[in-house]
Amino acid sequence: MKPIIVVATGNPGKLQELQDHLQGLDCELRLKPPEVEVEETGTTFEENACLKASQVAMITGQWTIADDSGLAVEALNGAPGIYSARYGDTDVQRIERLLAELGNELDRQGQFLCAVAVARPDGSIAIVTEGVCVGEILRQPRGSHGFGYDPIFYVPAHHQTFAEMTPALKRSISHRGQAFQLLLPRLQSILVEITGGLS
Ligand code: ITT
Repeated sequence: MKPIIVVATGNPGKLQELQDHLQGLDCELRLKPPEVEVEETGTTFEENACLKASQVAMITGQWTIADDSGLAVEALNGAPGIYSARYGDTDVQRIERLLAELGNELDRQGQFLCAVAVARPDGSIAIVTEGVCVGEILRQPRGSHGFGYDPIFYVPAHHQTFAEMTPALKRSISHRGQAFQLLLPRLQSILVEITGGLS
């Protein structure tokens, strides 16, 4: 019997990426029940990732993984940061608002941050890791892959926005990719332990 992991996100773009990152694991991925919504009352990405993983784990009684992430822009003192999802109602509105707030500012530096947490079925946290990806905010969107702020996030080392990259390239360098590189070996060990316990 394969161990079950619930993927606790309501964001379809993020869900796709989380599933891709978890692809090599010998487990069954389940979706979060759509009616379950966790209020993000934390003040850091790590706190919010732990809250989401923990609450969904307790409700479902299953191992659960959650991600809290966002874009922090230097010239906006780190905004939208943990409020990235709440910056507008749609991806287009969020991008428009960010570009309007930045205006003609010359300092376009920004970074994507991500915390990923894994909770045990009792809600306690088993693993939490973080990742960062540094880039620049463009003046106009470019590219059609990905989700969220991807079309305005330019990575100079690759001469592309996240939305211009193949999903595989984004996966290998993104904030979420960095967090998963740290998380996956540890999650793998846990799965071996659980499976050992089941057999
Ligand atoms: P869940 O809490 O249900 O997972 P959410 O969209 O509310 O979904 P967050 O609170 O973590 O998730 O907000 C993250 C926001 O940051 C997300 O809505 C995007 O706008 C942005 N974001 C995070 N990672 C991103 C990425 O890889 N590319 C583009 N935008 C990203």
